[in-house]
Amino acid sequence: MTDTEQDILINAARTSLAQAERTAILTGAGVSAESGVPTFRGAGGLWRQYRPEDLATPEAFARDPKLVWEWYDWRRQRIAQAAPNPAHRALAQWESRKMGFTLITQNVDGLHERAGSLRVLKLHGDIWEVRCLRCGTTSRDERVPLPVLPPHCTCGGLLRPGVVWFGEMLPEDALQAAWRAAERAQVFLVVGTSALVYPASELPRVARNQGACVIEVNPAITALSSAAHIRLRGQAGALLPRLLDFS
Ligand code: BV8
Ligand code: ZN
Repeated sequence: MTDTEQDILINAARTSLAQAERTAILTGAGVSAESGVPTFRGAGGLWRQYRPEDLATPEAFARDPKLVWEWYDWRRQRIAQAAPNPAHRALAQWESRKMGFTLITQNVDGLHERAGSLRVLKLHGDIWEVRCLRCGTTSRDERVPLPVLPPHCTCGGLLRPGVVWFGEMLPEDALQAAWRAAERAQVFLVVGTSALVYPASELPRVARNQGACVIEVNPAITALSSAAHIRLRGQAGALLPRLLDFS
């Protein structure tokens, strides 16, 4: 695609976003890539040396909580060294200036909140939260590295990361709010996701089926690309400030 063609698409996307009264945005690991947080499935991705079944499941945790916690503690350290990038900041500005905007994320890194986003629907939980398997208490623990792996609760119970693993239900309230936003959106912007993980991957299709304009921002082709009306091939940190600017 030539620059001119891409510029035409960017202008079309900007106009749709600016004119829409209800917009929804779904982000994935790609929106944090330029902050230095590895994605899951891309080159150098987190799953490279591991397989999801080995780590991001309740069975894996029951089998080897220390191994799973070593992976999460390593990710927490990487995320703690990361800073929000222009994509996160553009979304935080968009929220503060645009009514009818819903930000939905699959990410657990908290970078949207650190960029200033106030309302973030977190579908897969939060890597900075821990939950006790014995007493059920959920708390925030931002220590990096954690002093002892696996960590334990004051009640003596084993703590798990406050994230959603494969085979687990998503937080009901966040998923319902995200689904409602997809059903009402006039524009649905999908940024930095391979669109492979269900049910998050259904949201752009729900929006498209009710007539929303679906815009994808991703340097690569994804499972969603064929269903997107506007495909912007590029990095989120470069494209989002152009898409969402108010000048
Ligand atoms: C559930 C844990 C229901 C948290 C994660 C068979 C078919 C279909 C579905 C299933 C199936 N078998 C099982 C399922 C369901 C399963 C699923 O979808 N499996 C997939 C793999 C097939 N889903 C579930 O289990 C979900 N629960 O369905 O429960 C249920 C019903 C009854 C009873 C019980 C349960 C739970 C899903 C949550 C799983 N947890 N992680 C953590 O550790 O982080 S998923 C994991 O993948 C991450 O959370 C991540 O958010 C998610 C999605 O990945 P992406 O964000 O898309 O990242 P990825 O690396 O893949 O892609 C990055 C993209 O960015 C790339 O496209 C790249 O090109 C792009 N990019 C790179 N750089 C940039 C960029 N883009 C822009 N700018 C850049 N600079
Ligand atoms: Zn406890």
